[in-house]
Amino acid sequence: MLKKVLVANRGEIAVRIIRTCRDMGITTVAVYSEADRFSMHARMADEAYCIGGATAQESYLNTAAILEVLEKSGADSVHPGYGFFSENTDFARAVTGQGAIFIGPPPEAIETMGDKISSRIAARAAGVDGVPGTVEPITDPAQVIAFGNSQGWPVAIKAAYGGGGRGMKVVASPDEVGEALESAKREALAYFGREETYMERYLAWPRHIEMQIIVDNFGNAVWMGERDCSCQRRHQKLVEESPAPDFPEEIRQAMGEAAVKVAVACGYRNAGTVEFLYQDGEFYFLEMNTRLQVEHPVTELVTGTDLVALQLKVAAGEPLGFSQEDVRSNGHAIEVRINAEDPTEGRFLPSPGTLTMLTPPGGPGVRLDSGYETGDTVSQHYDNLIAKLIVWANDRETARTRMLRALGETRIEGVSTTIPADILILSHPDFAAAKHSTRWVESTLDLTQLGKPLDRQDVLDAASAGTASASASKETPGTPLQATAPTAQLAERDVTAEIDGRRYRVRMWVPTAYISDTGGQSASRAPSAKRPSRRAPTSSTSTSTAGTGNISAPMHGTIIKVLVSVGDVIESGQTVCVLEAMKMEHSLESPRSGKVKVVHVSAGDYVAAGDEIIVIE
Ligand code: MV4
Repeated sequence: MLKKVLVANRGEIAVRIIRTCRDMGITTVAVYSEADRFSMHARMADEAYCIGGATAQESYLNTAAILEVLEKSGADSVHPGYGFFSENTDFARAVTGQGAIFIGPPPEAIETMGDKISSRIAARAAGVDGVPGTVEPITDPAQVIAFGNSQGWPVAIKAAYGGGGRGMKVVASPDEVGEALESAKREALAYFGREETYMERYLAWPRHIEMQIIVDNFGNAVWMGERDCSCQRRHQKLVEESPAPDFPEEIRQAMGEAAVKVAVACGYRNAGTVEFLYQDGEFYFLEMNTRLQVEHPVTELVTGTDLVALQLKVAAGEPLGFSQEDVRSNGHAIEVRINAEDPTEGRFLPSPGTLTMLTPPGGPGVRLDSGYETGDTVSQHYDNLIAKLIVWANDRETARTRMLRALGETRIEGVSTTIPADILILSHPDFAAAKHSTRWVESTLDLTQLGKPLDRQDVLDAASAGTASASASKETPGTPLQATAPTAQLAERDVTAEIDGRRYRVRMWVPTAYISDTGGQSASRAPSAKRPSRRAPTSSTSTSTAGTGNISAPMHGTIIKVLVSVGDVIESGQTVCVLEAMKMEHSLESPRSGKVKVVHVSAGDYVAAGDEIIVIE
């Protein structure tokens, strides 16, 4: 077995890996940036070494510094976690070149699955089909039109060397093809440096279902059940669960076998995930993730395994110790991500800061994988995932209500969190009925209501049901969920209420923030003057100064791409540049059509909130 593992990551996943190592009696070595000197993962590990400045480039992506720690510490292996170096073959090869074990797949498998074309070809060679379409680059709009006319509309045009949904254009009819193809190529070039595109039949309401696999060095490859990750917003997963609801057993079997075939065909070892789109009883290969995934705990809870322990075992050259027939799924698990983001009005703006309080939930079937404790700081330099909350119960509905209970117990103060959005999703009838798909969050769910003042009945309900204490806002008096937290100022009021035509005198305790200055007995809407000042009411992707048409930065961050130049004629809604803030990318869209007059920024520039970026004539 491995004796000493270097964990080349930070936050919750580093803590997660350290915990399993400790369970197994393996010594751990943490690496940390200057910003993470006092962080939880550095505190928890047996040894910890500083690897450089605050930015990821200077620290967690600093190969030389990490390899030096590998040497200095005498660790025999490296776990990359997810993100950072987890799918970087240069790093993996450097680790093995130094005589240590890279806890992950062979670099050749990472390379095969690294782009859409080669992974689609590899999957097809293994007998597993993607969505019907092509793999050859599109050279003429007529090819798309011919494909749409024979296979049906809409057609999805995708970046051949892309991923994560970028550069995908959906065309509903032949007359949209020319423009969409040009725009897809432009985006593909800007994002991925290659403009090749290919096409697929567009699935209108698919679910994202992924299969966990693990392979040892003795030819034992097993699938460990699926995860339904259909709840996503702008390709960021919000909620994941296993088993996938309303998913027939024979399809599960077929998908599991397909995932194993893909893994075996590319010479895979260790843990991996094969992603599929599922619609109308059919599933299609999408891509393979050659790393441990954020949402792996839901699989652990239903299969009763520790996937990190299995990763360490396989990496050490030991057999898995079980085969396909031994894998059982029991009950239902759901995970939600708790990010330091302010979801008010659906904007999800980064909210770094110090956690003045983090009180975890507890009780039966509840697991919190956190990278932070009270007093720790969520830095603007990294991914803003604070913690993952995972619950288990015998059945989906019990797990769902248990998740709402656990979210209600979770108290995080000092930063805003996505907990109100998580509650909105988990309590929605469509989610309860498992009617959601990959488009549900963005097309059906109304996230814009988040953080708005409640009406009187809502305050009453929240106060009596006690469901709204999962407060998460910096803006203490502004959000209703915060308002009923135990720390809020409450005032006693007698009101008259009519329920089903019957009149009641009700005594209620109302957050003072919702009481008007006149002190009347009504819990009126919060006067706008009492609400904290906010940034201009723009969405996180589209920002403009009405009338002028100029585009300014909605938050501070770094410009990573500029997609337009002076003189370009652009349309309303067209993406003009991409801003990165706290490891999240935000596409800034033009508020109107016009001609680009001035471009103030280029890739690499730092911008402050409100800085003018582009002027449109
Ligand atoms: C699709 C699709 C519908 N039809 N392909 C987006 C991410 C990228 N990896 C694949 N994506 C999609 N491809 C066809 N032919 C719908 C999506 C999609 C999606 C997929 C998985 C999870 C969330 C999604 C959200 C929007 C669109």
